[in-house]
Amino acid sequence: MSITTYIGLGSNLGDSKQLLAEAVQKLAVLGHVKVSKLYHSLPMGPQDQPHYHNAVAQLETDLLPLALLDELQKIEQEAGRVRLRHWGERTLDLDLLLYGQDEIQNERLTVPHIGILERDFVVIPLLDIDSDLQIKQQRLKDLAIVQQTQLIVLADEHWVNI
Ligand code: PH2
Ligand code: MG
Ligand code: MG
Repeated sequence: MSITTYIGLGSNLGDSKQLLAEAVQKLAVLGHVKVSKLYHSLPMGPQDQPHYHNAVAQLETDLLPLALLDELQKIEQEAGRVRLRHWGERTLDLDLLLYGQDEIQNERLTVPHIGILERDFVVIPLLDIDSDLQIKQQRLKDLAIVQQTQLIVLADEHWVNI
């Protein structure tokens, strides 16, 4: 039985659009994928770093959470993942945001992802894919950050060939 999972994608080093598109194509090997629009977002954390490209992918997969995390980390490494500092610049970041309705807490993984409801670069792309999505009984479309967002749409849902 496959589970509906959501993965946050971010990059602010290298050819970010290309890196994110390749990551989505690799996710598509793991199961059926739907992707959000592609966004330009202001950095959260240190301000002396480049702007980000962000998107979210929905993945229907049979993989268990830690097996999926292994795959995500492999894709990050294949993209030549560089991470210079906490909340700082990186070539490719893949975050497991949601794994069905599960709540997961262990040394490697916290799901739903920490801060998911506070980050417009996560919430807005999630709503592209499922406009009725709820997390812990909170309807995402009712969140104040949905109105206040400073995200810029760089491309519609067709920015990657899958
Ligand atoms: N990721 C971070 C830190 N700051 N800012 C934006 N706009 N987008 C991100 O994906 C992001 C960030 C660490 O993962
Ligand atoms: Mg992240
Ligand atoms: Mg991460």
